[in-house]
Amino acid sequence: APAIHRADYQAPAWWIDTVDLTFDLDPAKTRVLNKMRLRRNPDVAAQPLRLDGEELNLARVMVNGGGTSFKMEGNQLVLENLPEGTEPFDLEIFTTCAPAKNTQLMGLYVSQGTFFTQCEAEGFRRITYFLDRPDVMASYTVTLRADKALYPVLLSNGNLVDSGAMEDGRHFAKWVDPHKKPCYLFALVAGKLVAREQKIRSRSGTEHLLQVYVRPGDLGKTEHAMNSLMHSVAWDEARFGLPLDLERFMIVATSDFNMGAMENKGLNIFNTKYVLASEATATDTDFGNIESVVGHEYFHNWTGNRVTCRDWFQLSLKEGLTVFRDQEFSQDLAGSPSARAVKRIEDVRVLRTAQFPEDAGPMAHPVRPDSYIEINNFYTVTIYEKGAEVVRMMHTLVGREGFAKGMKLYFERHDGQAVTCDDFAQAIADANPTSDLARLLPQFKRWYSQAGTPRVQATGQYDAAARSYTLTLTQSCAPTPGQSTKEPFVIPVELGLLSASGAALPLQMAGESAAGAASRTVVLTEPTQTLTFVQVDAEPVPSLLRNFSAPVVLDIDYTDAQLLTLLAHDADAFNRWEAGQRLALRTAINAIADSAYATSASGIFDHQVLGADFVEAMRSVLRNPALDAAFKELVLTLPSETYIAEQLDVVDPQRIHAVREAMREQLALALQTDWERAWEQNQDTGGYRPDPVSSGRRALSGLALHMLCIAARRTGDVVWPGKAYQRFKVAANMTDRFNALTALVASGSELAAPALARFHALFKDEPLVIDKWFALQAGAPDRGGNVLPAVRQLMQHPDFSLKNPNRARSVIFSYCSANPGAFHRADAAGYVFWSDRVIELDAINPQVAARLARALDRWKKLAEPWRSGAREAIARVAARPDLSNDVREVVTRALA
Ligand code: DPP
Ligand code: ZN
Repeated sequence: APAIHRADYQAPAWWIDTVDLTFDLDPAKTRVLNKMRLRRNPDVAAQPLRLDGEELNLARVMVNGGGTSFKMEGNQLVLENLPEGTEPFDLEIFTTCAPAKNTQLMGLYVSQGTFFTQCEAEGFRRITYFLDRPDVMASYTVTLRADKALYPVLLSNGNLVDSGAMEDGRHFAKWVDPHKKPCYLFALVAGKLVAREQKIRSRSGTEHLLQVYVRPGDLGKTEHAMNSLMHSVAWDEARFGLPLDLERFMIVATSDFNMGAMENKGLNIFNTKYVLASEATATDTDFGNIESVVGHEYFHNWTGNRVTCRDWFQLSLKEGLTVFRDQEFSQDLAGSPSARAVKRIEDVRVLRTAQFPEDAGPMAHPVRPDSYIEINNFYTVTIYEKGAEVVRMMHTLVGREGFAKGMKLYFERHDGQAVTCDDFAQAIADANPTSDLARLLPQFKRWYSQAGTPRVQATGQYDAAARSYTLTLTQSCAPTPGQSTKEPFVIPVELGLLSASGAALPLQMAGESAAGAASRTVVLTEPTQTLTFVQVDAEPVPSLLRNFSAPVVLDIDYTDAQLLTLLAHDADAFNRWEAGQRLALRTAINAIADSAYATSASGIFDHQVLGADFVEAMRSVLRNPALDAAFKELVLTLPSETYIAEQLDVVDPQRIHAVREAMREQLALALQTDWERAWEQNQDTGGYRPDPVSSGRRALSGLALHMLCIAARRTGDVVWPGKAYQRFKVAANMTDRFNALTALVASGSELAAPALARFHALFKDEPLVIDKWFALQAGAPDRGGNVLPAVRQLMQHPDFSLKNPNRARSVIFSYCSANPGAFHRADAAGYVFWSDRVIELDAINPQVAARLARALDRWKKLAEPWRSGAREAIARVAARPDLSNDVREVVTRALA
């Protein structure tokens, strides 16, 4: 397939004002009658009407009630003899499709006997012929007809205006959406569902009905989703003045879903993973994810639906902004500054372990891409998470109030329109005319056009005689595919200075008459800038990029002593955590590079590499009564293997794995008594609540148990594995139970096998829990190559299915994308397995297959023999003549 270019955008030659759809739902053959009212766009030169369609059977086309000529060109239905002039006319198209055979889960499909739709980005064309592009916005009326016994609930967007019985046990429901929308926001659901309902009143006094639809047995697991939805409605009104604009807002859960969830107007469709939760079946992480995904989809109602994207190159217009909004929502709900910092650290960890590698690999693309082959491949961490960082920088540059003013102007200007990233940035800048953003807007927008992660190199020079401290900050950005040179970015750097003993120093820059606050934001715009601080009594410790104020890599040569000072004293919680990560990373990288440290034939790296200072610093954090448990858990968790690999030019995944395991064991052994105390002091008291404080306590006690089991493996102790097994058996919630199970599995305890068997027996009727059971085993640490055979075995398990995306992800992705130590085998068997699964999945579901294909994005960094093995596996996939566009694009770019 040819690439599509952003520069080729043209307004549609036709508008569709109204759409009247009638569905006769049948899994084998659903009939779709599509009556549209169209008119020519007078601003565009006359051309034939070209409607997109895929896997449809066309039965009839009529114009103004009469026959018409038409032809097919590829997948497009082309009509040339349409009425002249700009008067609207009626076009009626009758097609059929086969939802039961739809394994791609795009368009109309059946999951467990229920009909669902997924239309973003280009699924609507699999339902009917249409102008399947987001800048064509129409008013929809939808009539659903189906067997009443099999499909008692019939839902679509907007308001239910009519319903009733029909002949032969069938019934109908008619829905009218009061808002115009692009077709990617169309949805229908039909099946046996029940709903939790909640009436709410908005600030203006309007009443709304909130509903969460699930399968009958799942109603008891919907309370948290409903609470999250109510919080979302209240938050958007309070923080941005954006009310719910519908009488009825529905969420429906399905167990077969490619993505996390979808923001269809008034009828959000969710992966069950982001709806269903009870303390017995869901972990704290699940509860947190549900809150943020429910928020995310709800916030799309304004940022995405009321104002949508002109074309798919603008995807980050809605996704980056909406991720920023859901991150802020979760932080505001978390409450305390410490809980906010924990959420920020978690978000940055995702950015750095997933987006930074993407930005440095073959799929690197700007936040607003210039071209794509398959749009489904561009629902990426760059569009979402880096896009959110770009919005966050705007927020930093104009301030919280200024940003709210900018949002207000954005909606005043663009409500009801399909617009671009430029329109958004312009509105935020125009609402804040004296801000740095307004002053620097064209340069700031390089964040939208240039791919790659910028690096900022910082060096400090203290001049004792002048009592001044000069920081030199130099920015650069490596080439990315198609972009060989980069212009300087606008980089907000929030910073402070600490004395050697850790006191926050008031900041006074050269030319300023007095000292100011101890933290400020400096905006970098030049390749190199120097900042001179005066009235500095002794060499300070710089704390840069506080709260991760820009999505960049900060290169700075701290001494260990400086990092220890930051870890112990920085007023910025993010940089405290970061200092600990830098210390651990430095140790890991040095040990990996040091040939004096040999790895045994069986791959064991048995050396003490952590310095006493580091161990003692970790002990102080663990013992510090002033720090929250959630924060301690983050500090005491070593950088991931993926993150370590990203820092290296040549990657030996086995050595990284071995070194990190050795570091963890050393930390486990050296802090044993402190881990015991952390375990004892952070036990749950009272009932389960997924709030930040109690979930932080569970996270820390879970890590402690894990470390104690790791230590036990070395010491031969049987007490802690026994305690872990006991906790696993009696735990009152899934978080504690799963943490205990993880400790047993990850430490290789003999009790892991009976625990896994018991876990499966307990939860055999809970698919989301069984996903965890699969994922834990596929993600287990490798012992002599045992994981791959275990993964093959898991695929033979009666509960395994390649067709269910959650299940496929739980086994295959957990192994290929989340278990580097087991996946990167010297014999390349992991890669062969990967290529088989990509090919196999591609025939079922190209979107999921293309995600899996990305597991080898960074193959060029691998050392031999992995590098050759990986290239061969990718080439093996690429050699298939029958690949989807999705997988073809990924492997072609990987091999380029
Ligand atoms: N469902 C995806 C999301 O909400 C795509 N819009 O991000
Ligand atoms: Zn989204």
